[in-house]
Amino acid sequence: MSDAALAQTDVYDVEGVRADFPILHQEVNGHPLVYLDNGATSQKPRAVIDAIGSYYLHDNSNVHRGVHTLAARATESFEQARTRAQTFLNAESSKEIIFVRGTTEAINLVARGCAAPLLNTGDEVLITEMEHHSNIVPWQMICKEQGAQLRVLPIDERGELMLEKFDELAGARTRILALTHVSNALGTINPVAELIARARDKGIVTVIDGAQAAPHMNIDVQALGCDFYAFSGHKVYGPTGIGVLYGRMPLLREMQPYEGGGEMIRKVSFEETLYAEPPHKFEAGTPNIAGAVGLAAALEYVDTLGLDRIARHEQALLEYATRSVKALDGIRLIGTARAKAGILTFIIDGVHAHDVGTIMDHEGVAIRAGHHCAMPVMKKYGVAATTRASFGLYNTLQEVDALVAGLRKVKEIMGA
Ligand code: 7TS
Repeated sequence: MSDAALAQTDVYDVEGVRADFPILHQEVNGHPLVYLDNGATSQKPRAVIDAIGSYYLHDNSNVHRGVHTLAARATESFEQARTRAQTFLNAESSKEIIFVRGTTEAINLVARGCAAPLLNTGDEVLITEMEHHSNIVPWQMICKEQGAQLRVLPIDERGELMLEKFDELAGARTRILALTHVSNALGTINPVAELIARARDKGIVTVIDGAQAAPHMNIDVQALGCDFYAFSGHKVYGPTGIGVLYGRMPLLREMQPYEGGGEMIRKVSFEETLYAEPPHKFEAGTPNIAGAVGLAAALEYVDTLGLDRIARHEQALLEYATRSVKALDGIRLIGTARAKAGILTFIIDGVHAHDVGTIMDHEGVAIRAGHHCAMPVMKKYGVAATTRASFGLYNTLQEVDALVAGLRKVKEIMGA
């Protein structure tokens, strides 16, 4: 379906969408591939693959340096990608968009460049119990270095944040609130706008991990009012090795770079270096130019399809999958929040999650088994690992049926 046709219709043509993703059309272990591991990484539409190929076929050069035509083209493509990311997040300026390797690097950059200089002995960083390790460990490292304390906002049985504990935990010493928009282990969509507003009232810097939100919902950083927002290209149908850190300009001006080198300077002498303005100050060295080009193509793809429509499609998949999996005996859902993105996590009584994953793979169904880099969530529910099906814009109701048929088979084989 053409872009224009897509934009005009409200019908979600999932088969048309699937035709854009070459990798989906293959058999795995003698079965049609059912890819339900989108939370780990999503597949790439041809538009992304072609954009990267075209960049290397026609435009490859280094950015911001050469005077020749290819260098100018590469620079233009790279900076256009920044503008595309700005539009995607509705940032006020493209200068507030920093290209990084992914969410992990984005959070480490904020922890080191913004938080470390802010934190004194006895200050506090508040995170939540449902964070991915990449939104825990960098804060632990910085807290340790600065003599600061890490505080944790707990979750309840459903996997929702216990908001009533926020005021108790966000006190006079709290400098940073870092929380995920959507939980990768539970699917919970957090009320980030409300928490950002409450944190801002207390003068707390807010850092949002949008790794699992960017593929599933419209994001408007100005409406949210956050100071920082991070996401990874590879989870939003773009390439690996590229991601975005949005930062509000007043904070970016204050933030320190944590890598020095080329590209990030205005003037260097042996006595002193003057840094470039944001975002270049934070982009030392040759960046992932082809990655940025691919990311721009991915963001254009999802924007054209429309995140509202994608969200509706995925909600239908999630509701159908939740109902169907619940109907099976001996399965416990982990994460039953009232607001969820397309993530279904569960355990089968008496069967290890890895065995579920392996048997499902024999059926051609790709799901994730493990702790999902969220060990504190596993601890909360008293399990070592769970099985997770995570949906993307190309999944179908028939694939949910394949998931459920696979789970029946697991129960049969394992006698569960
Ligand atoms: N934050 C969240 C909420 C995530 O889900 C992930 C990756 C990250 C941060 C880190 O992103 P990266 O691109 O820098 O690695 N989550 C997962 C997952 O759920 N399964 O594999 C990776």
